[in-house]
Amino acid sequence: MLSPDQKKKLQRIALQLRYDLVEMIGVGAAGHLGGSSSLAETMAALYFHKMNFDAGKLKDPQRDRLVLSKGHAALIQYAALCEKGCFPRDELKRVKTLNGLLQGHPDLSIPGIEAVTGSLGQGLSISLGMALALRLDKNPARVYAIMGDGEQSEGQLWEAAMAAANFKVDNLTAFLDWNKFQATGATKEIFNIPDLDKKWTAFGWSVVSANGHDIDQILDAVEKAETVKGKPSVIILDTIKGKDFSFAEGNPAYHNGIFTEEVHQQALKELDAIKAGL
Ligand SMILES: Cc1ncc(C[n+]2csc(CCOP(=O)(O)OP(=O)(O)O)c2C)c(N)n1
Repeated sequence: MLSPDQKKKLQRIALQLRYDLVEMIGVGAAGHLGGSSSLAETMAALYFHKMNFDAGKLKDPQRDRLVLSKGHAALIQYAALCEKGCFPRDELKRVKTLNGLLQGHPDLSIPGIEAVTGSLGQGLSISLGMALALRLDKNPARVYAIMGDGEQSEGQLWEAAMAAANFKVDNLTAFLDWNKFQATGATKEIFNIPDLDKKWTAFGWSVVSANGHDIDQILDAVEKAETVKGKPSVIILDTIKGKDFSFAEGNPAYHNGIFTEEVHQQALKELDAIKAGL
């Protein structure tokens, strides 16, 4: 259980991550705002509270690993890694430019990134391999994998789900960012996969649900997952795509939309209003 101060600190970090998203997207360029913003609280909770992760010890064998399987949401992970001190803030402004460190999808050349992702469906397999290797090494580190709800239509993901259960991998916690939208519309209209909780349970996983914008609930779910032995865990995060940006919430246009000057100012104004109340 977090103290009120700890909770406020993490809420402020989530807000800062959203400011960083706005800075990275800038004006006149596109960026994956929607699926990044839905993960701000999860990134804050993991990198700034839960994970054994130190920017000064990125090769520490005992570090916890985070694999962003929905790699198009890289901006939110870049924001978290920047706030952790993995690279200078100047890099945020050079995101997705030819000579910049931060490319459109996670790459191993970026300090703190553990896996190349972006082709949806692969991150859980990569995470499973990491978790099995850690277990062989008797290494207590955990692996966290973050998937999207649109991504649930990828077949490879279900192969990894079966294999993780078969091998009783309990040092792996997956997150399903259930923001109900994918690139061009509502997930249920494009490729409906009902009863995700029952599906993951049937595949042999322990399933917990949490409000993905409530840091207490996220951390309770993460801690519960750690107590589960002999099977992997998935946390279904009930989230809002584009959270805290009224023009983007549940609006597929901001899956990877362009910010005009007006939208940019609006985004900052809305975050300033949240800041004033925190
Ligand atoms: C294998 C593969 N097919 C298609 C794409 C293109 N693509 C990028 S994002 C996206 C939608 C993903 O939806 P979801 O997993 O729900 O992500 P979120 O809405 O949370 O951003 C698609 C289809 C891709 N990156 N990889």
